[in-house]
Amino acid sequence: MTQVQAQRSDFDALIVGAGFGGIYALYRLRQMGLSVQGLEAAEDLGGTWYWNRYPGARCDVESMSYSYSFSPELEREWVWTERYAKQSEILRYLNHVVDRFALRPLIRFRTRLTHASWDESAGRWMLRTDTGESLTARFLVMATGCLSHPRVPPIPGLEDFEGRVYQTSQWPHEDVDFSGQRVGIIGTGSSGIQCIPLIAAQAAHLTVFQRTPNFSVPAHNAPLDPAARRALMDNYPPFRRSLRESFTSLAPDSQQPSALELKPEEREQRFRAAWAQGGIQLLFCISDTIVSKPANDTLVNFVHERIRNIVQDPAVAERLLPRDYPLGTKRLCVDTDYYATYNRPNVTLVDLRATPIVTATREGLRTSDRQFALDSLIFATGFDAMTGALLAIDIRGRGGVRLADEWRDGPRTYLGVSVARFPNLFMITGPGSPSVLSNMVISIEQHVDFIAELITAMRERGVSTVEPQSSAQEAWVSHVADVAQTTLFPQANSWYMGSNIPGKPRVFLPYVGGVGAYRKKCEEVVAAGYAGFDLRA
Ligand code: NA7
Repeated sequence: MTQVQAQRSDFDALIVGAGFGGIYALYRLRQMGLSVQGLEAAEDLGGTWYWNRYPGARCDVESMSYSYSFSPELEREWVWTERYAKQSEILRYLNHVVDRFALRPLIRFRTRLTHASWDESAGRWMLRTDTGESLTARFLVMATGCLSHPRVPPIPGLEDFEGRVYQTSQWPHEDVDFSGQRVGIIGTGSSGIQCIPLIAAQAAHLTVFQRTPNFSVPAHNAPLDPAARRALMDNYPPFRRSLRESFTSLAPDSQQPSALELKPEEREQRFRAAWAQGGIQLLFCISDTIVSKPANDTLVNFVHERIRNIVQDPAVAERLLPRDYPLGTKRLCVDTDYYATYNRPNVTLVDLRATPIVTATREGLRTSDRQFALDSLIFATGFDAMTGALLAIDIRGRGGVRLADEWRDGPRTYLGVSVARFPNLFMITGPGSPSVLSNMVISIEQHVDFIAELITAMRERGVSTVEPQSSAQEAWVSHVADVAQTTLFPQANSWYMGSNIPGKPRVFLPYVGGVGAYRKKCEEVVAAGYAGFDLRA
């Protein structure tokens, strides 16, 4: 089988990426009897969980929710150990899944898709890779990830720096020992906030270069209680269903009051309980965090107080307070001892807004007011989110139209899964779908199932191509933007808005209408005979 697979170059479906999305797409489409081929740029599978192996890397969605639901046997046999799974445990899980379902032979590793163009007469995608291979496929499934195209800001003089340079999203596979070193880190998003406490505990000195302070809530991570875990494992199907139908897919829906209806002491009590529970549920302990600025302010004030209580030096605490965007409009971070790390004598916080980086030097970094001597410099500076990985590939649809041109003013998709004039091209958790605002595994399964059922319907109807109608796409793009405008999200310069990439159009990328509502919309589209799609012979 491996050999036959290796020699073929024409497939029913080519699946790009071997993370959670690509793995399930391979499983599902092969199960339908399609000839499938996976391509993966990395040496091994895992996607996000292959690359992001920096110290402290963990999922901020709870492990019992962040796993596949397509196989009851798999659900029964895999036992998560902690409330929030470590990167290494998730990677072990994905390797287990791939081996259990014999998917590994379907994946070509160290192979990056570089070009994809639709051949009208053949009704197929013509594909080229960085290894010089040419392949063709009827269906092209982009499981390229939402946060997979890293961004490292250009720092003048970096080539002169004589110390070591690391990137959280491309961390070495071997252990890195910072003992005795003067370490600098740029970036205080989720990745920075997860690794800062661990690196501070090891290094001689850690300097954190912060541009924008972030809100972070304690994880209160712990080993899972065996009895509670067993109870949930015995109850997986209804639990999964409640997540799929919920607004966030992170926890079942629950009715909460508006922050503004509560008396101050009730509010405080509610916030304290959510803080004590840990995790991003703090966002959802009132109903209006993301839609009402006054409600959001109550939560901001509460978190500011927590930071002031934890951080002993009042000047440092003030520098850590996020002030210029509502809580939750940049991804809320989940940490272990992040703020307390600033109480260590070997940690310095530099506010880059007050004193920006001017240049790297042979010895370290120079800001506008001083020189920092460093042995290692870490970039935790994020990703070109949601569109970066797709637009890094030269994708051309009908008549040679380039995806990069079609998306010049921001991505345009129908349901975040397909694009007009790009027949038989599917994106798993693409822009315009709940994606990064959801539990990714749930959204991935929903998209793969949608695509698999659509291909099945095409076979039944004897049609060979599918693509969205431009009118349906335009209506969806407007709807995605309109819903975003009802929230506070556009007020932040976040990667959700494309604001972290110079020159990227400022457009809210994911769909914020809710995971359950989005699923319903997709079901309505199917029930109406794939409304908004053209299916052609
Ligand atoms: P993020 O959340 O995009 O964080 C990147 C951080 O890097 C953020 O604090 C940025 O500050 C900072 N940054 C970026 N460019 C610069 C420059 N030029 N100078 C200084 N600081 C800079 O990426 P993460 O990897 O932490 O997390 C990504 C997601 O992965 C996360 O949300 C989870 O969903 C998992 P800024 O805020 O732009 O001022």
